[in-house]
Order: sequence, then structure tokens, then C-alpha cells
Amino acid sequence: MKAILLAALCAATVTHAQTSWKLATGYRTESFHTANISQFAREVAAATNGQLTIDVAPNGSLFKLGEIRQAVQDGKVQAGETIMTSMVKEIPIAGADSIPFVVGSYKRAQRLWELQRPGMERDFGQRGLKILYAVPWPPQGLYTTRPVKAMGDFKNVKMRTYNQTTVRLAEMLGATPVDVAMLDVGKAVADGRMDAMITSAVTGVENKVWGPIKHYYEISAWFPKNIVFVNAKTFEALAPDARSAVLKAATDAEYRGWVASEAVAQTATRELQANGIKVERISSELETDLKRIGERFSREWVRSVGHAASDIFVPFYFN
Ligand code: PCA
Repeated sequence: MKAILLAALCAATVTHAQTSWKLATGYRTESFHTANISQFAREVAAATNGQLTIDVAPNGSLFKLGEIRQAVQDGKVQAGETIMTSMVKEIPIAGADSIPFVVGSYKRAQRLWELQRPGMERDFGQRGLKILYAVPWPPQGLYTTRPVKAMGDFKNVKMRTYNQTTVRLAEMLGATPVDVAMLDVGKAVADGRMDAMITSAVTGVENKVWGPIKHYYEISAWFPKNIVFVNAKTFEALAPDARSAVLKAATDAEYRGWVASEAVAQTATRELQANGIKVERISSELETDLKRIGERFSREWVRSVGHAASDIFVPFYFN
């Protein structure tokens, strides 16, 4: 009797509970973003007593970075992480965080996210997606093999791009855009397929770009965010207490991620330096040109987004 009862209880617990999600990301296991997601997954498992487990699939092993949002939307994978700017074509306001020279600090980046989030939730909601949290990359700096002092120095420079913003900036600078996924940056640098890029210090460190790359200019051009999300139906299928546990862990992950990003910004810049990269300021001439390019870029962006742009930037600048 006892054995039968215990077996029945076990079966009941198993059928009741055990849900397992896969979460696809296009970044490496060692990335601070992925480490944060893994901790999020552990916290969800603990808070739900193993009712919900989240299995993180890094390195674009399930879907490439640019395909992840659609894959989650189509229910091919339950959850995912991607960089918000990978979806500007379909969701223009996702690009609000990569307009050059709008945000110069983590504090302002946080304010921008507060203002951008409602619109993102609406656009994600319409696609059957639920946002869990977002975390920024450290500020974007300019890496080059040769010193650059003026716009003219970008002529014939092969500039690595990872989104619409970087493509457009490369074009505006007069450089040649070369699309290289984050995972392939180290190899592309070593093979001479690229001689400049705008990205964070930590991405330079992860890809060990020292050697060919000699200069890192701290221009803090923007703070792009990664966003973690789940298929809304999948989320709603959870028991209410599991749903609350996921949302609580997501809030904690967002907070932790922002702190980690800021910390890694410092250590990574020192690591670039320690490996022989000159960390510098740009010339005032180039700074003026870059600011002008930033203004041109923002006019183009506002035109593509329409009134949703003012919902974000009127309070950003005036409140
Ligand atoms: N690293 C990613 C996105 C922004 C960043 O800092 C990349 O270079 O692809």
C-alpha cells in the first residue's frame, strides 16, 4: 500500500509540475549577460522547487542572434535573449538605445529604458512575446588598428558592424561596413577582415582583439541593451506562483545585470590596456564630426519611428 501510494504521489508531482524551457542566446557562456541568465535560471528553479527549469543554449547553438525573436514568437523555442537593435526593422523603437551620443551614463541609460519599456511591452505583446528583463552592454567605444584623428582617416577602413546603427555609422564615416557576428570578431581581426569597430571594452576582451587592434577611443557612443523574453502563451501556461517567481527573478536579474555591466566596463578597459591597447580620447575635430553624425542619425531614426519617438525623448530631455 505504502509503495503504491508513494509511487502515485511521485507521478502526480511529476505530471503536475515539471516544465522545462529552453532559452536561446547568441552570446557565449562566459559573457556577463549569459552568466546573469544562468543565475536567473537557477533562481527560478529554486523558487519554484524545480517546477520550472530553464536550460540556457548559448553561442547561437539553437538559433542565430538575429533569428531568436522570431523563433520565440513562433514557439520554436520557449525563451530567448537578443540585442534589441537586432529588431529595429520590425520594432523601430527597439533602436532607441543605439542612437549615438544620446546616453552618456548608466543613469541616463536606465532612464531611457524606463521610457522605452512601455512601448517595447506593447510591441512585444502584439507579437505574443513577454519581456522579462533588459541589461545594457558597457558603453560603446571605437577600436582601430591605426590612429584616427579626423573623418578622412576612415577612408578604406573596413569597419565591423553588428546592427543597423553600426552599418549606418560606418557609411556616414566613409568606412566600408563589414558584418561580423560577435562570436567571430577575434578571427575576423586576426584574418585582417576588419580594421575598426564600435563596441564595448568587454567585447574586445572576450575576442582578444589585441595585436592587430592598437587603439581604443572611449567615445561612449551608446549603451545597447540585450533583452530576455519568453513566448507569452508559454508564460501564461505556468501556475500563478511560478509566474510570480519568474517575474521576481527577472526583476532581480535586471538589477544584477546593470551592476555587472558597469563593473565589467571598468575591468575590461583595464584589461585592454594591460594587453597593449592604447586607451585614448578622440581628437576634438573627430568628436565634432561624430556628434554631427549622431545628430543626422537621430533625425533619420525619428523619421522612421514617428510619434512613438516623442513618447520616449520628450520626457527624456524635458522631465
Ligand atoms: N558587444 C556586442 C554588442 C554590443 C557589445 O558591446 C557586439 O559587439 O556584437
